Amino acid sequence: MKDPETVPGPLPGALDLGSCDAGSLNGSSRDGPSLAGPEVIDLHPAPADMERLVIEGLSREPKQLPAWFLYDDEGSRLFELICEQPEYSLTRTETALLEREAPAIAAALGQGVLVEFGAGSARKVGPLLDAMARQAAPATHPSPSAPPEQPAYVALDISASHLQEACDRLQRRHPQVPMLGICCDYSQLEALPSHPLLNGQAHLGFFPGSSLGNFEPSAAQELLAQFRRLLGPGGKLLIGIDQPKSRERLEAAYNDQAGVSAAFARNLLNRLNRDLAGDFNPQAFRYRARWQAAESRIEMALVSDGPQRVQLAGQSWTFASGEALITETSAKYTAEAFLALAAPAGWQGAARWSDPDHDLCLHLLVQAD
Ligand code: AVJ
Repeated sequence: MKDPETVPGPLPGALDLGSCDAGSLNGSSRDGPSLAGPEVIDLHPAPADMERLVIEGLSREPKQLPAWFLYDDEGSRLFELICEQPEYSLTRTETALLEREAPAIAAALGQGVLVEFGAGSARKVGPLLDAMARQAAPATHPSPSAPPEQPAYVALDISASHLQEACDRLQRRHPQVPMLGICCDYSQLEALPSHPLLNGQAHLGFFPGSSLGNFEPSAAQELLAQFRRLLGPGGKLLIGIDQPKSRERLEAAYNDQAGVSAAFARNLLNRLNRDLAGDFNPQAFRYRARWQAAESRIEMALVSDGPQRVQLAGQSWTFASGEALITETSAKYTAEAFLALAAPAGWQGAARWSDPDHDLCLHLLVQAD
């Protein structure tokens, strides 16, 4: 794939973007492959921070860690597999909705740089980038005096290697779009790094997958306020929210027949063993996913088969028989409930799109003055 002969001059890295013209940014000859993928800035939490969070989380009652701990390399791979399970329709439904409505969504978003929070494999953004590019370069009404700006793309994700791969693949498919990756816990990010790609254009947040559901309501509201700060004045947010549905469907979606959801949860223990010197036996826990109607959420947990003692992060932890380690919760919001959560964070609904079965909703939020 890599062929230095075809690319004259120095490597065009993302840092040059501010000073170049979009056509020359991707480091490719005519239609050849990109020599260097997009730049990825690494702001992953340090081992000491991870240890502190784990000690905090295991000291809680019930025990629970931030959901991003699930996404090491293997966890990110298993999550991709979950998205392909027949019971887990969220990803397919949202992807189809984005494809179908991309022109309308792009028109409502306007021009700017798309900032995706928790991009994962970045497989959902393509149709949006295409629609935004078409909108910026209308074939029939060229406006040479003030040409609309082409979209740019910034992907934030907790898994560095996964992020680099995702950005490389996306860049090959969209060679004209300037791109940047930032490996980080977006809920703790104080500001977007200063970078030419983030100068000037409006910041358009993209938060698909209903990942907001991973946060407790108060933390979810704080996250929405955080996004507003990160995106800055004039920023907008396109966010995918899964709707409440029947217990049967939801419990099946989060505990698939093939056992991928269970493997995804158990992988958390492998990750803790590796990164924080633990001695969990993943087989000594069974996986459980249950719909908690009062909280309108799925709770996913690893339940201890018997009493056990585990070493981790330099401490000894006990589990009673039947005690749960909550691996994540996934809250579901009606459109009304979601907008009520977003309002105190300074957002108001400007538009929304839904699939034919109303399984999920894409909301476009704008800043309430
Ligand atoms: C990535 C948070 C959107 O809650 O549906 C899916 C994570 N975990 N199956 C979700 C998940 C197990 C997923 N989000």
